[in-house]
Amino acid sequence: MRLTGAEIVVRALEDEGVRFCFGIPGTHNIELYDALASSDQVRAVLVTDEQSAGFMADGVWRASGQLACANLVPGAGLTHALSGIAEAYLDGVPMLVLGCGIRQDSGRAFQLHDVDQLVMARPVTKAAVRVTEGKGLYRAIRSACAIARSGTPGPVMVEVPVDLYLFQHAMDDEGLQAEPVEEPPQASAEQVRRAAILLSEPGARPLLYLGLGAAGAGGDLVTLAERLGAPVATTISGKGVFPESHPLFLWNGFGPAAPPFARRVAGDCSVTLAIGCRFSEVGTGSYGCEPRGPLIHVDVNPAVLHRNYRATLGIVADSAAFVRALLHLIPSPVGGGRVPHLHDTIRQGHEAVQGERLEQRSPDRVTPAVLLEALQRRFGPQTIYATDSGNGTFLAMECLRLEHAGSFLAPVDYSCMGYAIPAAIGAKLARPDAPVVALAGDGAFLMTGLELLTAASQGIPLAVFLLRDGELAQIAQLQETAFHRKVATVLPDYHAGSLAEALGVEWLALQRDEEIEEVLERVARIVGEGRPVLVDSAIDYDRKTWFTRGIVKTNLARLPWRDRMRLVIRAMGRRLP
Ligand SMILES: Cc1ncc(C[n+]2csc(CCOP(=O)(O)OP(=O)(O)O)c2C)c(N)n1
Ligand SMILES: [Mg+2]
Repeated sequence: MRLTGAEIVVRALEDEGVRFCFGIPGTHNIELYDALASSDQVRAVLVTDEQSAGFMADGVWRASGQLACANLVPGAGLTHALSGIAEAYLDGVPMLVLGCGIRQDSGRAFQLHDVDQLVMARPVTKAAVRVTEGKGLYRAIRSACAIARSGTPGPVMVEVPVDLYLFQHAMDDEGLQAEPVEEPPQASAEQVRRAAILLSEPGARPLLYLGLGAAGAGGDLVTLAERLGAPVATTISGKGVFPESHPLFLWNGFGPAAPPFARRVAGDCSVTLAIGCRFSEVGTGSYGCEPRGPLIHVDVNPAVLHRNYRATLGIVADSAAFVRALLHLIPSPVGGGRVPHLHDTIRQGHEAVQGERLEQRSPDRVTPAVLLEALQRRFGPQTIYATDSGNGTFLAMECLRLEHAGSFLAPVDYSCMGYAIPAAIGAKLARPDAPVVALAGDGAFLMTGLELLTAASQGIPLAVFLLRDGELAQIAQLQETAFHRKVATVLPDYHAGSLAEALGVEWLALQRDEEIEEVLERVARIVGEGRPVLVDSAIDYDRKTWFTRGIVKTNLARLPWRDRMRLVIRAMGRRLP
């Protein structure tokens, strides 16, 4: 049979279950776009800027577990998209980066968009390959998707030269078959036995620390925590992997960037089981977390074990299989005596933290905890929240109590501003059944807010909350603490409503707490009718997050005393009248 390269690629995408290709067409891939138009399954979604293509594909996967594609023209398309690809790379999110390449058959130099794309893509992808023959296209796409999903997931780039898209290729059945997928690594029986002994020996007081990589273990994580009588902390990316209404849920972190009750509970543990996490800088609050006792670290990627924290027992394994095997060896509760007290301490701790937040209400602006609590009440437990890079990420992390993996989408380890709105669009496309809320800082909004046009034109009903504080707060707060002045972090004022109107998007102003319920009522109505809405929210950031306070303390304490004194004296001196 003879198929064009474009038809072959679309068939591979369909066989991988890909439903969305995000991008902007160019001369090199119009043939592919034409083939996409004939697909019942794969939808070509036009973006306003390719950086959003990566964020949208990321949002699709985090919200639904479905692989999506960033579909890019050579050079300029790729360079615009690199931010989203890099975020996915550092946050362990799989995606197919479908690049296209210049003509191989013309023999000419100085072709349009011609740069070495594979070299650019390599540092931010798990693999970057060029296909040079039509008959290898199908397998290349299928194996790229398999690599993207395997181990620690991540983006994989395939560059398809334009001539392959254009021309027909003779294909037989073998050319349209994928390589078998490799099984994930398993723990040995001895490793599981040693872990079980450390966790369940008399007097053991385990802490569970779960990252996004633990998500596959699902409800078994609850069973494990209950059998061990263990408090559970998660990473930031892992928020929701363990249901946060559970009485053993502690916090998203456990070091100085967590509130005192969470630090005390974690500090009283005698052994730590970390699953599917890698102790990254952001996740650990600048490496402020210190796991107590022996550390059992389980991850599918051997390179993360012993890297930042030495493990007593490092286990390379798929998290779901490991937790199942562990539960076989711990068939009944072992941490009995500790549990009632733990439940009380954790409940009182959360109540105190929430009480304190709600006590300090802002008189003339929106109190973050009040808004986030109202959002949870209004939109329910199925809601997906996409945050951006900034103060809003940590506020949302600290105030929202989430029940499911895939309900908290945040740019964590690459921490790229501009993430929230496009990621929310991806999430809503993949999960039309779930309410989707984007929380975008007023700085980040300037980067990808134009994607509201995509949401409006494609009928994607998002609720976008613009967290309007007039500053690049996450940085301005650090500047204020350390230098007592803000340099290049005060934003010029802009009228977001006019922008929304220009894009055909309804907008609402939210000025103070008393207006929240009414505004949410209107938001629910608009998204219920299938349209996106922007809420320009005058947010009060006066109260710093536990996270920000924690990392300032941790980083200051780590400086040599001379530099510490210099910083403290300078900050104090500038505060003098
Ligand atoms: C692309 C990019 N540029 C710069 C930064 C550095 N940065 C991290 S958070 C932040 C502040 C973001 O401001 P805004 O979007 O208004 O959010 P806020 O912190 O005010 O909630 C900045 C500038 C970044 N993370 N990403
Ligand atoms: Mg801001």
